[in-house]
Amino acid sequence: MTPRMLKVAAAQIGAVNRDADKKETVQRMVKLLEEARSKGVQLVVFPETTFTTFFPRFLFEDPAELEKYFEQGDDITTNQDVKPLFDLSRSSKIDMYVGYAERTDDGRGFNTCIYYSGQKGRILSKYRKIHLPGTKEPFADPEAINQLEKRYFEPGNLGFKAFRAPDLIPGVAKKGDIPAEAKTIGQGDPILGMMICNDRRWPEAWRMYGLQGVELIMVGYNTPWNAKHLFGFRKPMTDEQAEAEAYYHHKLVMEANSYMNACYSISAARAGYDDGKFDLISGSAIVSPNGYTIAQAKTIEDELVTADIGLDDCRQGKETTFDFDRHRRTEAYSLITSQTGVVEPELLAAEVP
Ligand code: CDT
Repeated sequence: MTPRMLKVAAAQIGAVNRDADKKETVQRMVKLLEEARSKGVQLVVFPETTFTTFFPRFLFEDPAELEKYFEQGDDITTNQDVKPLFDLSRSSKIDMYVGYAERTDDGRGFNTCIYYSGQKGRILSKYRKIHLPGTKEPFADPEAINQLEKRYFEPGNLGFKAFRAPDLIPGVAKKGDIPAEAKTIGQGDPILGMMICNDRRWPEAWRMYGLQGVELIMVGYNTPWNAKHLFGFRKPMTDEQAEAEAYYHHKLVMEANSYMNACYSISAARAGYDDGKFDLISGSAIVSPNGYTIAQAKTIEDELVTADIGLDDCRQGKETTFDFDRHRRTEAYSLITSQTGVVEPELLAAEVP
């Protein structure tokens, strides 16, 4: 059997200011894609809303100003400003995950990412962010960092749909090569899944992909570290502690969920200080199915983080500890889909017999 090896990369993008020229930002992405090509990378993951600053931190009163941050249309790959990226992906035959703010043909707003197959020269899959964090209305405190995703986007309506990426690995099994009744774990074209930023903190999202045999999850993100209104105030923290905690939680969820679903993950940050002051963690990383970070960004700037991964390494977990077929107990999990918020047990009486 062909060993299912891939060279992959997270393409971290540093600061992008509010008034940045989209064409220049796309040129930074092109430069990283060229570096990926020179290193023989087959799949590159770019961050969430990569083409612009992370605009949901601002309240826009003027719809025309807001619209500058959205890509127009259901298929953005021929939009003038961003086309050079897709052209290079196609000519280099490098596949890409790219996040952007989507304004659909019928005027709806989503926080979206696409998987563009450089091999096939077209969009293979689209995902729209399901777990939108933050608020609809800005915080009363004028000093607060807002995250108005619930104002600008609808929750994603495409579900968590895993897909196979054709031609990324030559020589793998295809339909008909294996008897229909045989188990195909660890064979065929790679099984991929996409999430966006806050989704990575939700085990339900990972398990939805885990149940489709996912081998590699891709996540782009914009994570502020000094955003006390968003993360809460219960424990007083220094700036250094707040920053360390944001990095810790990012690494924790990427490693734990990769392990619990026996899959690789690639996370790509929009990092640095937008407009010289709005902080975003870096920490772009590639994590193994055993939950180890095997490559990690060293800067808060534009940076390509690469690793060689063997998808067959997913089999160990999928066939043992996390063999869902043998070990999951769905009869005990009904609350997960029947209830949204927390319902606590009643308070105890003063004297418990
Ligand atoms: N972009 C995005 O989803 N950011 C959020 C910030 C935290 S909101 C509490 C994240 O999960 O990283």
